[in-house]
Amino acid sequence: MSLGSLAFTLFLTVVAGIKCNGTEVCAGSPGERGLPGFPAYLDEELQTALYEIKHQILQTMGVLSLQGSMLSVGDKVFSTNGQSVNFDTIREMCTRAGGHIAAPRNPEENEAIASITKKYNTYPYLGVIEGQTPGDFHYLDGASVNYTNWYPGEPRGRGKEKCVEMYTDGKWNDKGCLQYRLAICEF
Ligand SMILES: [Ca+2]
Repeated sequence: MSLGSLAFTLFLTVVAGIKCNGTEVCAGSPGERGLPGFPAYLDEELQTALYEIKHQILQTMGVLSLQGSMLSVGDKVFSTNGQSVNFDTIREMCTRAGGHIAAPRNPEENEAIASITKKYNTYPYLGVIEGQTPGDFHYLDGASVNYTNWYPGEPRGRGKEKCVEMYTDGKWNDKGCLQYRLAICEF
């Protein structure tokens, strides 16, 4: 027995003697196993990589915002390529870019889309369409709209105007889907 382990055995004996009076079985049940941890080097590497990615994303967003190429509202980003096409084409364009046709869910998002509309002086289509029942508008995923901003008197297409365009003041109008309207996507 090495000197170290002898000392340890003695230590255990003393501790046991104090607590258990030398005769009782006094070992407690073993504790629960801890969760496996990452090796420190890996964690550090991961942290550095995350920091760099975050930094690069912020740089890119800064440049794009400065150029007016994107508008950030909450966790959404709105953007346009400046093209005017029909509803189905806008929908395809946005999907191909990894997003969706812009659908404002609150006044802040509506204002952001309206500011792009004003800047390009062109009405966009929104990601809101009319269902089977006239006047029943919903998002493209089928959910009912939880926010609207109709122009006074609209919608009055009575099922004949299935799409929704936005005026430069941010108000909505139901409209046929084959007009050429500004493509604004959300990501
Ligand atoms: Ca209308």
